[in-house]
Amino acid sequence: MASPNPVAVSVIVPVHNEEGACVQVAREIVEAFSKVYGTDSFEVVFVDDSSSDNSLARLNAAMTDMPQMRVLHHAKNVGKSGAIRTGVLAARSDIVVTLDGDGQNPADDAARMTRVLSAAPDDIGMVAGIRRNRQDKLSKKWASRWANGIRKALLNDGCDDTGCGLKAFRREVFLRLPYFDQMHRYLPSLVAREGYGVLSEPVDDRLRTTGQSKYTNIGRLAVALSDLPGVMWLNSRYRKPGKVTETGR
Ligand SMILES: Nc1nc2c(ncn2[C@@H]2O[C@H](COP(=O)(O)OP(=O)(O)O)[C@@H](O)[C@H]2O)c(=O)[nH]1
Ligand SMILES: [Mg+2]
Repeated sequence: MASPNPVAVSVIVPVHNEEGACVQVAREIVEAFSKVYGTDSFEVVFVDDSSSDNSLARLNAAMTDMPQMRVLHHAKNVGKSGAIRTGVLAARSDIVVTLDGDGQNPADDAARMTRVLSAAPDDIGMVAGIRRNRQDKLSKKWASRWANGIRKALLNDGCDDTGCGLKAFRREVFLRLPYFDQMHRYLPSLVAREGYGVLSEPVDDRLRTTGQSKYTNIGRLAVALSDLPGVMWLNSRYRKPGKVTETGR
């Protein structure tokens, strides 16, 4: 799927039933990244995860006036992590940033995070967005605070908000990580497991103005916590070879 033409950055947007928001999200990304990189140095890869609404048709139509757009489509719904992985596999840049397709993440924040990552040393694998003004209902904020607190205490991943859709990372680092459904909540820990550093970047959060959240508080908490022992096991099974050197001829 990936073509060899280089771009400075690949923006990846997982979409599931976001017909009301996804085209506006595309326009905002194109505007924000054009300001930073110029109009033809980035790509925006939408991954429609088998939406049952008109998201795919709207994205396809929007490609006409946004040449930076690419639209991938899953024949079956596999969830947000699988959609992100499809986008990363197809990405043409080593600098990749994700944001949600519902309009809650500002594209300017995504562009800034890619600059932070590009300027960081090679051993920084990821920049995690931390929402500073969450617009969610109190019950969701509480559920999220609990889940983040438990995860952070048990994994010691130093991240206060793994649920934020804004994440910038090196493609090569992401592709080393073990893939499993819902892995997007564990990216800081999985990146650290590979020996890479993770930076945090404060970002804004906006209200969802169209469509519906795909998760319930209980469902999100249950999945997040049931995966936790698995991630702890993965971390306990990692053996680091230290610096790898090759003998010269
Ligand atoms: N590809 C894909 N994306 C999903 C799925 N569920 C949620 N998303 C996307 O993930 C992002 C965040 O989901 P959302 O429902 O807004 O979660 P919330 O902001 O935590 O309530 C949005 O862009 C969704 O379209 C899914 O099953 N597949
Ligand atoms: Mg959302």
